[in-house]
This record gives sequence, C-alpha cells and structure tokens, in this order.
Amino acid sequence: MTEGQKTAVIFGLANKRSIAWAIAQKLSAAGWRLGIAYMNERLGLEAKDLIAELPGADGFMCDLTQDDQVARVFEEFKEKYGVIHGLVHSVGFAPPDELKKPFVETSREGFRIAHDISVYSLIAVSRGAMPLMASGGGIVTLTYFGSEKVVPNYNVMGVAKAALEATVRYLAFDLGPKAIRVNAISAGPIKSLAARGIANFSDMLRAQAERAPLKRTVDPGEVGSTAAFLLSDAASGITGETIYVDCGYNIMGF
Ligand code: NAD
Ligand code: 0WE
Repeated sequence: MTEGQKTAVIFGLANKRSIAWAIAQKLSAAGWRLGIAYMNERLGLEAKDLIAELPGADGFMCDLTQDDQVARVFEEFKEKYGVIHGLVHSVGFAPPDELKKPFVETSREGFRIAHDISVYSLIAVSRGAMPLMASGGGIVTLTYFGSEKVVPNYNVMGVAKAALEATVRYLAFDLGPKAIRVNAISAGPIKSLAARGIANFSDMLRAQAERAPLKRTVDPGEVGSTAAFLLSDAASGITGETIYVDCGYNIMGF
C-alpha cells in the first residue's frame, strides 16, 4: 500500500452499469484502495473481472441479509486493511411484483424484504465499519426522489428510501462523535440492472431530461464523483445530508 493511501469498502457491485462501479472508478482514480463486495458467486463472476481492472482492489462476497456473512466480511476487511476510511452502500431491492401492482397491495413479506435489504443493511454495515474507522471516516448510501414525492410503481421502494434517508440522519448523530460522517446521494434515474424491466423506464428518462434544469439525465460518473467528494476531506463539515445529483429535477414545481 502507498504511504497515506486511504481505503474504502463498497457494497453493491453487480455489473458495469452498477452505480457502485461508477463510484469505484472515481474513488480508484482519486487514489483510494478499494475492497469491493458482491452479493453471491453468480454476480461475482462479472464483478471479479471489473475489480481486476482497478489497481490494488480486492473482491469479497457478502449477502447482506445474512448476519453471519456481514460479520465475516468485516473480519476479512479488518484482516486485510486494519483501518478503513470510507464505506459505500449502493444496495437496494424489492421483490419485482411489488413494483408492478398497486401500492395498496404491498405484501407484508415484500415490505419486509425491501426494508431489510434496502434499509437495515445500511445499519448493519455501518456498525461493522465503526470499529475499523478508527481515525474517522465517511459513509455514503444511494437514495431516490421517490422517497419524498410519489413516483408511480416505485411503491414500497419509496417508503424504504424515506426510511433510508431517516436512517442516515440517525446514524450521523450516533457516529458523529467518532468523526464518522454519513450521507446519502439522491441520484436521478440511471439505466442499471435495477432499472431493467421497469415498465416505461425510457419514458421516465425522457421526461426527466425534459423537465430538469440541465435538460439531460444524470451520468453515473457524476454520482461517482459526488461520492468521492463526500468521502473526501473536502466534505469534512457535511453529515446527515441527502445531496441531489439529478440535474436539478427535484427543485421543479412544474
Ligand atoms: P444495481 O442492481 O447495479 O445495484 C443494486 C445492488 O444491490 C446489486 O449489486 C445487488 O447485487 C445488490 N444487492 C441486492 N440484494 C443484496 C443482498 N441481499 N446482499 C448484498 N447485495 C445485494 O443497481 P443500481 O442502480 O446501481 O442501484 C444501486 C443503488 O442506487 C440502489 O440503492 C438504488 O436504489 C439506488 N438508486 C438507483 C437509481 C437508478 O435509477 N438506477 C437512482 C437512484 C438511486
Ligand atoms: O432504486 C431504484 C431501483 C430499485 C429496484 C429495482 C428493482 C428491479 C428488479 C428495487 N428492486 C428491484 N427488484 C427487481 O426485481 N431506482 C431508483 C430505479 C427505479 O426503479 C423504479 C423507478 C426508478 C427510477 C421502479 C419504478 C418506477 C421508477
């Protein structure tokens, strides 16, 4: 390791369209050493090839619904890195049915899964990272505007993202005395795996580009560079915030 190099761990790499990949590339370019976690062996096949592109980056496997896997991966981080300075949580999931049927039909199990994977996992990884962030650090998660205004079909994910943004504030309060900052990036729609198969996603991208002040959709690299900023000392006074990277879409009333 280069003297003075900082280390970040990233959760949520599936493929080259993952926001986690755009963030990894920007952090790597900014000189960070990276540990990158993928959910299972199947996703690991593609993730490992990507990780190999980044100098000094290592791959780890972790299903965030499993407490023993979360505990194990942080043991591995501790063994490999000792101290870490950054954590990126780019993870979200709801059972596909929940994003198709009317919100009022949300099942108890669909609600549980969406909140377990998309919200509780941030608490779990923040707790895991805490003892490793001995010299302070930054935590960044990804959210979406559907947490605050109704986006048809986003449904239980909107409710989960509202909980995620509140979780960011409570974690920021808990971890602030340890000099650990916790923030969310509210990204505009991006065509990733999580967006595939969502009805009318192309129409959404078009409407977004039409209405946003910048008259275009957001580039994943712009989310990546914002994450790199939030993890850097340049953001040393920012915690508990949701920062919009959406070409200004959220400011519009009509
Ligand atoms: P993606 O599918 O590439 O990323 C989601 C990741 O979550 C995948 O890597 C998946 O493996 C991981 N994941 C799901 N269940 C998991 C589990 N049990 N354990 C560990 N990992 C698990 O899609 P993305 O668009 O890059 O999404 C990343 C984040 O960005 C999500 O939180 C998403 O809600 C958010 N977001 C996406 C958009 C968009 O338009 N794509 C916009 C705003 C916010
Ligand atoms: O957070 C997201 C994606 C969330 C997501 C997507 C899927 C599709 C595949 C969560 N779970 C699943 N489960 C699956 O089985 N976004 C912000 C992208 C997104 O998703 C939408 C959107 C937007 C924008 C769903 C409906 C409407 C708009």
